[in-house]
Amino acid sequence: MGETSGGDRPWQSYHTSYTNAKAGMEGVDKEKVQRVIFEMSKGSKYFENEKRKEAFIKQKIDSLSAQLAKLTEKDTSHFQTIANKRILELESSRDLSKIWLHTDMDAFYAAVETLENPSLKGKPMAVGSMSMICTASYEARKYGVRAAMPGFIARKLCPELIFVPTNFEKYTHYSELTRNVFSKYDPDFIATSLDEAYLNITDTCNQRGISCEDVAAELKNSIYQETGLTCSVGVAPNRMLAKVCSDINKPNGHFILLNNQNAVMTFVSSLPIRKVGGIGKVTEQILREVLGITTCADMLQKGAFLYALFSRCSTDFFLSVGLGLGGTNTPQHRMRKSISSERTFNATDNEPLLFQKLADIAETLSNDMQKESLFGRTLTLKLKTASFEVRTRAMSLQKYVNSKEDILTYASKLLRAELPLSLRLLGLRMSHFHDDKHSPLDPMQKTLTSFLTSGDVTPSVGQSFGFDNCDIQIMDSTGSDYSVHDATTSLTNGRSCFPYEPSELLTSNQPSVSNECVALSYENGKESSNTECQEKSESTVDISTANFSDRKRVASSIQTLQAFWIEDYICSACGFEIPPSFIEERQEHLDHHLAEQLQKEECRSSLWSSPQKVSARKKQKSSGKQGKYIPIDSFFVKDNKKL
Ligand code: DCP
Ligand code: MG
Repeated sequence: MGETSGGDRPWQSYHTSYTNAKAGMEGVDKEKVQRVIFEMSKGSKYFENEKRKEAFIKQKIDSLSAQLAKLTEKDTSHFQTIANKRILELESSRDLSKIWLHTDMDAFYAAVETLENPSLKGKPMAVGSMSMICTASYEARKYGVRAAMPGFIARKLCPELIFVPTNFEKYTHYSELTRNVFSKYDPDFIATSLDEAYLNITDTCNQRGISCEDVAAELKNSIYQETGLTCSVGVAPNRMLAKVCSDINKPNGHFILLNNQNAVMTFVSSLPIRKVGGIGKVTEQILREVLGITTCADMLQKGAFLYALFSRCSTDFFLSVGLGLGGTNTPQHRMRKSISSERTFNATDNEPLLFQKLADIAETLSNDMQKESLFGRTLTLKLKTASFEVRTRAMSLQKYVNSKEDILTYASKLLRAELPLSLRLLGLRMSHFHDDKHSPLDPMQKTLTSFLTSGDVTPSVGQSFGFDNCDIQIMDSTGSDYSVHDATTSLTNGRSCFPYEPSELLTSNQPSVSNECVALSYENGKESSNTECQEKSESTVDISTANFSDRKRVASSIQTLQAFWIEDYICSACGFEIPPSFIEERQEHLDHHLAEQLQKEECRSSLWSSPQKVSARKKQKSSGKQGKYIPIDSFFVKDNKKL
């Protein structure tokens, strides 16, 4: 490809998203992998498309280089002044008061499959299909097999590779077990995917008088005890660095970055920019080829040129990377609409045990509500059956409550109506809060003041029966990531604008690193600022309405599935390319998207979004009651019969 495409080893410059190294691929014969991928795709439309992409990036690099060459000394000194001032401002915003921990499960889907089928242990295996691999075991990674690689190429790299189909219910189940552990260390933890989360462990360290290293070791151990799976952990003063750290000693390792400016600056001084969430392959290539930037420290040295060539928001981001800054505050919820608690456990139909678990959950929920002085009037029970079917049942109460006794009384009625049943998860959510401190907790009781001022007795909208809409709004960032158009760089004020890592976008607390910056859109979704984020099709949560204090927060995308083949070979949903002759692979690929879509809906419903959003699959699987709330009257009729 590129300049060397006509040489002896044309594959050497053939880079695709699946030639990028992931953890466990350190010793891989990269040239062999590139050659196999090159040979298997040579001559295809995919290959031609890669060439067009490469040409576009080259054009971009040439144009930026030309802009750079035109800079006068005066221009450079002007931009240097701006950069110096901004570096000082950003430095003064440095917050070293927090300890953040990032945890990432090791080869997550593959590890779950191996746990459930120990005969896979020690063998090269991949989860996915011949058209697409979701992840690969560390044994398979030694051959260059990795996530996002087509299975037929992986098989060529590793002929003995075992394929296991995806089973998202299983991954969600194990993910929930890990979250039970996370909530013990940070009740407001931020989950960014099924296998990753950020925890602010500052309070845990202070209150228990233990070091962050102890917390990391304890958390890793608890996760192993609860799930039988290993994870890797990074600890640092902010989330951006914590995520970089968790990747350093993968698998089953940890890395602690000390909480002081010196340690951070030393750490980032040699950190390759590609390791930072928000900097993808193309960004890396452009910065390297135009400005010779390879490490985070280079960002600071080239600050003037960055300001000259890129938008202010992009340059702010680059400079904050150079300083090792990242999000430190837990985003505060606004207008909380619900509060919930849930437990995952080994499937059981033992009713006394189930009611005991329900009592524990009611107690946790009550404590959480009392901490925030919340009183609620809509109670939802969530159940997951032994066969992973998820059901929700809800009732509106006659008064606002927050005591354990009240919650348990109503929750027990809801649960009793469902039994006998074998369950693996129970959860309770309270919503429809009493938001007017001056109105009575019993909505039937009209205050004299309200009577005198309004003169009517109709309940206000906020007091009506029923359900709140989805507690979070999910912003689809994948639309831009997965652009199938020719590679484009969004321009802001005539300068290139680089994207932020979605998770940092939603959490960044840097003064001017705002989220107004438009994400880059590269061809076919093969490029993004953060390959990992993009590959997992994650989106960000819209902070304006997000309820971050819910125990479960998953960034998942809303992407309507309407996959078809553009130009007869490009998948419209992800930009992945499979030639028409691969009929089965193409079918599998579309099936993969369908499964992914259903899983995302499941994730969203696990956020306890509105009942209308129950996935099509769940509707099919469910009983007649699934997806519907029992009207309050019929509930009591039914319940009375059972009592
Ligand atoms: N995943 C996916 N498609 C991708 C990348 C990941 O479906 N392109 C899924 C499968 C992974 C899970 O997300 O198991 C977590 O992704 P990670 O990037 O954390 O990868 P792993 O956990 O598999 O491996 P590790 O974290 O050890 O590198
Ligand atoms: Mg992982």
